[in-house]
Amino acid sequence: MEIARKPGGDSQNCQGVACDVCMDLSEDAEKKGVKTYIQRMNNRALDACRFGSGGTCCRNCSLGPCMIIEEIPDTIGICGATADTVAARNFARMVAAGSSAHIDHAIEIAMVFLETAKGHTDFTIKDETSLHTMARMFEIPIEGRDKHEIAIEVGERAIAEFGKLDGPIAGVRRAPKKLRETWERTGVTPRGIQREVVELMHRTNMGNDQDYRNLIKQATRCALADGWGGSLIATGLQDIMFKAPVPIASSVNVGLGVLAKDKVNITVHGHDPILVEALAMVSKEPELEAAAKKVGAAGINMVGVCCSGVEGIMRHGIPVAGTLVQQELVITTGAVEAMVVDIQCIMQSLPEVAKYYHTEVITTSDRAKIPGATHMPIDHHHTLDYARKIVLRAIERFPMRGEVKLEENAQGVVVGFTFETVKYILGGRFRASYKPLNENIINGRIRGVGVIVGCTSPRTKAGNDIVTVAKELIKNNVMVVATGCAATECGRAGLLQPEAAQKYAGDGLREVCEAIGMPPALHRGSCVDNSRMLVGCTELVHVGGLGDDFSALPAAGCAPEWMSEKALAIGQYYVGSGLLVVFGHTFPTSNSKVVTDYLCNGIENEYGGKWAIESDPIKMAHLMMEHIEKKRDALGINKKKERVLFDMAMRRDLEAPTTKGAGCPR
Ligand code: MSK
Repeated sequence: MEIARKPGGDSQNCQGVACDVCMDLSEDAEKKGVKTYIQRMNNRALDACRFGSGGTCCRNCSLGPCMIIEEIPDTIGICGATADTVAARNFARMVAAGSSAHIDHAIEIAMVFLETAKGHTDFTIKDETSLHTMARMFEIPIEGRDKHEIAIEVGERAIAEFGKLDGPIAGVRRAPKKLRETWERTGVTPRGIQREVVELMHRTNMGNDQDYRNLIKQATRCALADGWGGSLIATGLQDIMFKAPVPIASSVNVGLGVLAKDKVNITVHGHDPILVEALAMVSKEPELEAAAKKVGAAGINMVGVCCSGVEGIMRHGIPVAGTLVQQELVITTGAVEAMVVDIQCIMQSLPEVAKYYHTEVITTSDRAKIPGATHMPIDHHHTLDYARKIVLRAIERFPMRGEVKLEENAQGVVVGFTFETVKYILGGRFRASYKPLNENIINGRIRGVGVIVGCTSPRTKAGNDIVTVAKELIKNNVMVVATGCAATECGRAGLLQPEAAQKYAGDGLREVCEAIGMPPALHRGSCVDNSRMLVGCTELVHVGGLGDDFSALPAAGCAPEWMSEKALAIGQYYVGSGLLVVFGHTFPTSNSKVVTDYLCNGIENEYGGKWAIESDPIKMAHLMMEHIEKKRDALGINKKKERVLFDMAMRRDLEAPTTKGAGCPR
């Protein structure tokens, strides 16, 4: 069968792939001959492969590749694999790859953490509250013990979690009881963090698991090992070493106020906060400041991109220049001396773009080298020395700076709304609690929680769908919690400021936001910090009044512009934990109606959560809201109740779920 492929880009409106700020930068750069994702998207010679995008291209062995069309029996694989098997296998492999990215990140963090606990790195045990949370998760005694002693045990236990062959993994303890029972009943309780990835890769190898349901089951167990294992450990240990974020003001966008005209601009891009912390620490050192001044700069300005940006802004208020799609455009401002990258979401084109400017692209992880970049791998026993060398290289570039294009477009944000922070701002230091949030959901001022995660994508006007969904949810009194590039886009649109409640929120949500002084969209961190969402949902359950499981909560997640396999892993661990997750624009099993129907419907009977696919951002928001209202109906909180004055016994009953709901160590 002939598949039509037309030159000149795909069926999307390619001209609208970027926001005005980015189009402006890109057009200017294009005059110099620079090509960014905008030109590449517009000039794609071929449409995206239909088999690849719908999940029915199998190249897992050399009998093929086999391209399968569900409706045409003759197109099944040479080995007999059907569209369902192949789509499920490809989906599962994407989940495995996404999970392994978070897990490998977590392994690196755990190893540096253990060395830190032993006093062998430049970092320290900064946050004892977070240390105690992790210790409780591993059932490590804390009373009367020195923090380093506890930290060494936490580090050893964390490292052991990855190689464990028999579970359950420790993070499972932080889930509500009913959810743990669901996982036991369906057989998806993760046994060891790496084991689940390895088994999934084995099962998807030629001639193994041919049952799409069984493949999705292992994909779920693998994703849960990521969310409740790898990501939870990464976030927890990062908080201990670098301190759990608290609300902090900063700014975002590709322009002045984020990048500085008169300073050495160093952008840090990727995911691992170790690099961010090290650069943030040394860039304030007087010797390096003096070196910058010696070459005519007013100082050193650190700027973030993607999730490194998110890590930097949350803990240090380091401004963020952009998301995935702005990474090349940051260089085209001509104001960046060095773009320092570590792992994940880094475009190979960066050194090519940098050739037109004075920018040096520096790779720092042996996991991610790029031809044309300078490789300066970091030894974590001497991280600060390596970071100083990187900063000095950036300083050397400052005198080579040419024309600079920086517009005044910085957007103010307040970020750092972790689970702990929200508890604190709702109840203060002595009564930190989610109770006011639960109460406002129960009384209907807040209809529910909408989680927005994931990347930005040129399949749409990048960032537009994220912001449209967020605004629609907020307008309808759904509190938004965002992570990763989605959070940065909410920031670029002005939604991460307390004042945004007045401008964009419905009456109920506005009232709550104004009373507490929080934005209607809360920034909750990076991609691995989606584990903070799991902990937050657990707390909503434990506080009471909103059911006994994630699947009962008036909450839904989405990734309107997802692109990374990591987003798929996150989506699957949300689904496996009982939530609705809506993805936009494309879904990797769409060529198999059977598998797609299972993921969007049947899977709900097993884990309580399910997928949905919707590309229109307004419809996506309404799909989430319908789900939220359905859950509210089921909880009985949409019914107007007679006002009852509570006696003591009734009050004690109200407290019961928090205290009886063992499982969450916090
Ligand atoms: S960085 S995975 S583009 S959110 Fe975490 Fe952004 Fe997506 Fe990368």
